[in-house]
Amino acid sequence: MTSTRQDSAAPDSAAPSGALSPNAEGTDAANQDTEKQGMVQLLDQDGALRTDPDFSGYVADVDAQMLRGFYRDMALTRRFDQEATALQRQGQLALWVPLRGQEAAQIGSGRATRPHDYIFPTYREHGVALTRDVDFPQMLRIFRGISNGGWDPRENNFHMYTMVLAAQVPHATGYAMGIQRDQAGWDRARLEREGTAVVAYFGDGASSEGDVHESMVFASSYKSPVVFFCQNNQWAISVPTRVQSRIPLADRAKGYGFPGIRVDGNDVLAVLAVTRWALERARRGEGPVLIEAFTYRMSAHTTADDPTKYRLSAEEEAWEPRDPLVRLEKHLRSAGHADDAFFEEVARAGDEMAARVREEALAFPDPTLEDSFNNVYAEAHPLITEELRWHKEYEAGFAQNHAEASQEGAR
Ligand SMILES: Cc1ncc(C[n+]2csc(CCOP(=O)(O)OP(=O)(O)O)c2C)c(N)n1
Ligand SMILES: [Mg+2]
Repeated sequence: MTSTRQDSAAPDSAAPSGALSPNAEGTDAANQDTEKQGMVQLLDQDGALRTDPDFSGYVADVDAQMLRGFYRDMALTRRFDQEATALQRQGQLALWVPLRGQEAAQIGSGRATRPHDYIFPTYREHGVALTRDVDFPQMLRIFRGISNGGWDPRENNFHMYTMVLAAQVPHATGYAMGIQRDQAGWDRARLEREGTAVVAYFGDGASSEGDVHESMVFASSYKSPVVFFCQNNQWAISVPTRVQSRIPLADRAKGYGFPGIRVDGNDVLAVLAVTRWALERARRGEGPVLIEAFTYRMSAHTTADDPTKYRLSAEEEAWEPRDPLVRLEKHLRSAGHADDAFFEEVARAGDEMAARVREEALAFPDPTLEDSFNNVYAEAHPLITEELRWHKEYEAGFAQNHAEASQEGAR
């Protein structure tokens, strides 16, 4: 396996308009036509299977039932996303982070992991969370502002969402280095059988953070079992990927000394294959891989964002035919693996799930004032105790003022 499958795209040799200009209007080397970049693809836009000498073998076991399962995962995730967006619009969530368009990148990679692998997500990995058996309503707790997390990461080996860009990447690398120490002395066969790997998710924008650089240096030096999974959804809020990098993001891996590979992030089969390959290498002790899943955020960055301010509808329309669900539906139908009844049943299951999510989310108990203070430190802290006492007094002041005002009114 070569370190990266794309011909290395030369940095933009034509000087940008000024030394201080980012690559805003220069060549779009980071996002050139993906076919030319040697992107791994096993299911094309029309739902036709393609063979890849390096990767087809990694999905040889995928039968019709598994494919239907992937479709169901993606459809449920999309339906959940739609319900959560509606809940936010109705004032029931403080914020929501939509993932529409990224379902294949998330389900394909999540389904490649084993239960004992440990996953570090960002804040958009609702599809990966599904593959780790996190129940949908739990994913809403943090966005309803009633919890600092929502689930116990130890139950599913799925870490808390991380809002601080890239902060989870050094955590993932450190965790992987810890695993190496736990597994020191294991032979290759045992590593292949029982070895644990780590996946660190991050975005194209987060890839510019120093945390990612430092993590890659450490992971490479120690050959740690971590897969860096970058979802290049083309945008970091309003900043396009070409401003983050003059070369395809996957090519950066070469500089750290491990393989980087760009995969069609809207092709669930290709993502599954590439992630399985990377995880197997990592488990065997062959070190990290950078996967760049080339995809598209079809919705707003968050419910607080308006993408019409910074991107053209023509771009959004150009990505519509690459929709990961449509592509798999086409394949399932043309291969005779699924018919109308199947798709109707999945849609019904989605509606039932969405109704349950709504009911449970609205029934979550409100947190107490103490809850906000209890979680600052693991143990009691005099400063926090004092602040809580002050806050209680402050709140009680309102009750007192209210009582005095009522008495005034009665006189
Ligand atoms: C350290 C840090 N800087 C800035 C932000 C504000 N911020 C939140 S999301 C975001 C863009 C992230 O883009 P990308 O990494 O591509 O991920 P995406 O949201 O597209 O999935 C920014 C700048 C933050 N959360 N953390
Ligand atoms: Mg992005």
